[in-house]
Amino acid sequence: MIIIGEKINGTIPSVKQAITERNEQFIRDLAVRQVEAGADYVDVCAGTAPEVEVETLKWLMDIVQDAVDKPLCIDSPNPKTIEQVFEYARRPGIINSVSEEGDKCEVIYPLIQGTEWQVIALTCDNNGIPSDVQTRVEIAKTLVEKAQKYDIAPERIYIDPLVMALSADNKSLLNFVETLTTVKKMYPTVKFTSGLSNISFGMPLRRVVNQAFLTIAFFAGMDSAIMDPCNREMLATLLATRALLGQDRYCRNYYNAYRKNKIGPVKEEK
Ligand code: THG
Repeated sequence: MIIIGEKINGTIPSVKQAITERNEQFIRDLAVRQVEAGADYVDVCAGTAPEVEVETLKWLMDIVQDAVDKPLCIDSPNPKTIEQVFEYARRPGIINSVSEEGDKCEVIYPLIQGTEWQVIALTCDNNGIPSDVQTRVEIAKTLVEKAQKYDIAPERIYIDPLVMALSADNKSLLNFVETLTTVKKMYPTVKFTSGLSNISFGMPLRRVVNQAFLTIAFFAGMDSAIMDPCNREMLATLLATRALLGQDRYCRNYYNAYRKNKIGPVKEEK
C-alpha cells in the first residue's frame, strides 16, 4: 500500500494559519512527521484563493523538498496551477489530479509525457461525479486511453473513483469495489487510490468506518491511500491489514512500527 500523506493541505485550519503566517517550521514538521510515519509521497495542497495558489504551492513545495527525501503529490483543482509549479518539483512525483472535467488531461498529460511522473485520475466529468459504476468505468477508460496517446502507461495512473458518503449511498463501498474490479480487468497494471474520510461523512465514530473502509478496499485491490499516516489507529489498521494479506513477511513491519512507537499506546521518547 502506497501512502500519500495528506496533512499539508490549506483547507485544514491549522495549516491555513501556518500558510498565512508563512510559518515554515510548522510545514516542515508536518512533512517530517508524515515521512517518519511511512508516507511514500507528500501531498501539497494550497487551498487558497486562485490568485495566490501558485505562489503558495511553490513555497510549500520548497519547504517539503528541503525537509524530506520523498517525492511530492501536487494537489490542485486547477491544471494551469500545476503547469506553473511543475518545474519547481525536484524529482518526479504524482500529479493530483486529472479528470474528464474541462481540459485537464490536455494540459497535464503533455506535461508528464516522457517523464516518470504519475497521475491521479478522478472518475468525474463536466456532469460531476457519477453515482453508478458503469459511468465511472467509462470515464476511467477514457482517462487511460487518452493517456496512452501521450505514452503514459496504465501503471503510471492511479484511478480515484471518488467514493461517496455511505450515509448518502448505501452501496458506496460496493460500487467502489466493483469499479476497481472492472477497470483492473481491462487494465491489469492500472493503480487505484482513494481518500479515506469521505466514506464516513455524517456518521458517528467516523474513524471506525474509515478504518473498515481501508481494510476492505485494501483487500479488494486498492494500491494506495491518501491519508494521515500520523493517525496511529489508521496506520495500525493499515499495517495489520497488510500483514493479514500476507504482504508483511514475519509481520516484521508491524512489529517494527510497534517497537518504534508509531502504532499502539504513545510511549514517552527517551
Ligand atoms: N482524492 C484525491 N485528492 C484528495 C482527496 C481525495 N485531496 C484532498 C483530500 N481528498 C485528501 N486530503 C485530506 C486532508 C485532510 C483531511 C482530509 C483529507 C482531514 N484532516 C483532519 C486534520 O488534519 O485535522 C483530520 C485527519 C485525521 O484525523 O485523520 O480531515 O479524496 N485525489
